[in-house]
Amino acid sequence: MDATIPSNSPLQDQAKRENSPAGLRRPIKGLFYILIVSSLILLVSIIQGPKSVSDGDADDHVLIKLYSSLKAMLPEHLEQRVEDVEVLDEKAKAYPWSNEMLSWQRTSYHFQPQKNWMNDPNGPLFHLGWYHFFYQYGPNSAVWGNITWGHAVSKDLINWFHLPIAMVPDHWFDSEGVWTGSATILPDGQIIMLYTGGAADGAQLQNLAYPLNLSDPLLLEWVKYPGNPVIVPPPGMKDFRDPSTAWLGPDKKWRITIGSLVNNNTGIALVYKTTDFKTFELLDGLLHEIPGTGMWECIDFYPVSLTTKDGLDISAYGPGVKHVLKVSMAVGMEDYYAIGTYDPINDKWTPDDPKADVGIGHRVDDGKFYASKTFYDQKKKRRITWAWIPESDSESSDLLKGWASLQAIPRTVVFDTKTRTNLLQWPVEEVESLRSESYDFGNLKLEPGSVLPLNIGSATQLDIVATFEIDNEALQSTVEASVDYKCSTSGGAGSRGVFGPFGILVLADELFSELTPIYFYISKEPNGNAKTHFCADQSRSSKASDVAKPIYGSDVPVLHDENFLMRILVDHSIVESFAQGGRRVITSRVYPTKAINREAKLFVFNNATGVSVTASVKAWQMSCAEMNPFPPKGNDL
Ligand code: DQQ
Repeated sequence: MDATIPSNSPLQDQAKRENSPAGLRRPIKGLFYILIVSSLILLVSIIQGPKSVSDGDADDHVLIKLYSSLKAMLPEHLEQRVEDVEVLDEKAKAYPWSNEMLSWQRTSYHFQPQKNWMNDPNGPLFHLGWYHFFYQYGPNSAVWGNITWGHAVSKDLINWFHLPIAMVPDHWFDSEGVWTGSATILPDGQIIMLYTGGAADGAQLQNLAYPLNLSDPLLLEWVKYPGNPVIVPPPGMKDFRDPSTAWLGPDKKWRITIGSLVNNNTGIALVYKTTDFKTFELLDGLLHEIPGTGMWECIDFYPVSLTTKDGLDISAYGPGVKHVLKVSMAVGMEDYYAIGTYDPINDKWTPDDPKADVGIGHRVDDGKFYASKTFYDQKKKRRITWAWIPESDSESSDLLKGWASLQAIPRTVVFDTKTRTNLLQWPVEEVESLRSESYDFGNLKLEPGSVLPLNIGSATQLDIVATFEIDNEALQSTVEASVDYKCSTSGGAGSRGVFGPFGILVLADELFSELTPIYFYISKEPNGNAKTHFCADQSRSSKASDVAKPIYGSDVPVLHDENFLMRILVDHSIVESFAQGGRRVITSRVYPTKAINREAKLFVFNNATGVSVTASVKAWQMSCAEMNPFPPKGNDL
């Protein structure tokens, strides 16, 4: 069998598309020397002009070829998605990374194993006082392979104990890898783990595992059901993986969904019913399908409340409940979700807005973020999502570092009762326990074209909350021509309009030789309505050429009575940016060479040409989370 390799495989094409827009251009009058020097540098970049993809040498042609062939494979409505795909040129000349630079990239409060490769989150659950986190782990190298289930436990989702590997590829039904799976907690407390096994002949098989001893709070030992596999692929189906958490239907039978691909390019969600998790019945219809979206990986299907902020357990159903379908699209490695209605009699899900269906509408995160999986936290009555954050550097750098990939800070997920069209994602409150020294910068008046340093010392581990106000009258009365603004193609933070960009510069050195702007940009629609975009511009984030430097983002609803709000978590090489309380999120991987350690600074800026902005910024230094092997020294829990 020649099933496709899961999308985390390094064998999949990744190439780099570089944007080098001019930088921030006009410092505020009277600002001190930093700003004068910076403006000189920026002037040079203006003179040089933006570098286009075709400026380069032969390698660039390879890039363009890769990109066009990927695009040619897709139907029209998905072409836009490919526009946004980050492209890393593996052939770019390797940057001479120093040990200091590489060791700086390792995070301080994001979950990662002690070394080697990690990808998808698997089977998160809460049991006897502990949060359990399993993950796709490559134990031998910083490159995907020989996939096992890593395991860690935490009391608060932030500080972790690493436990022994939970499952290894040691049976015929998973000899090529213990791939992604999900946990279901049954009403009597039993824990069911369903996962995909890669078999030696290439088949993708669904298997059952369970804890040997449910009374062990650490769930150290896992048993693979001897009758595995419990589900084999339907005839002719090659790609068939990542069983979801099970939900209970009105007929008292459990259902799971599994992603696949038919007719070459139609992504589908199959549904199976079971009562004992050992025998399963494939239903005739599909939960959902969309032609042209390619393989659906890691499907997540869960209820959200339309009325409360509480999360809902997996089988909740009834008035005031909608269902979210989340799909990880193997093409482009992007997670999409849509909100809709689930019909439990026919096991069909219909999106509220077909124009915002999965793969077309909302990304879960506009940046680097894949294979996300939620679980219901019965301790705090909330739904939490995890996600794999891959690297954006080269494989050779990963081998030098000895590790690859992070997990996003777990985020609560709720329905946005204001817009009623999207979810809100927000870092779990426990991350705030790491906040230490805080800095308040209130009422900063930013004239058009200004940059202000925020003196907080080293700016590599931060939690930042910023509010921006602009003159509403000017916004209503001024005509602007930037109707087609799009973060990824509109020139980044260096490209100025009447109403933007304005925001925060993270991981910037004093001379702005490296900087990562996180910003809002307001454009006007032909009907005069304002449209706000939330973007993260990595185009000048690093002097190294062997890292991807995309500009991410999308438009975000800003309601009539709202200011422009952002929260940013900076943790060395990861920047997670949340707009408007989590209506949009962008995760960036950033690899500066200069703006590291004490050279990494924080700034606030307004690069709009026609509007002043009033900003208030609060920033906290973040302490390191504890990530230790278990048991802790002295057994002190
Ligand atoms: N990763 C797993 C697969 C899944 C893919 C293998 C998604 O089960 O489809 O490591 O990243």
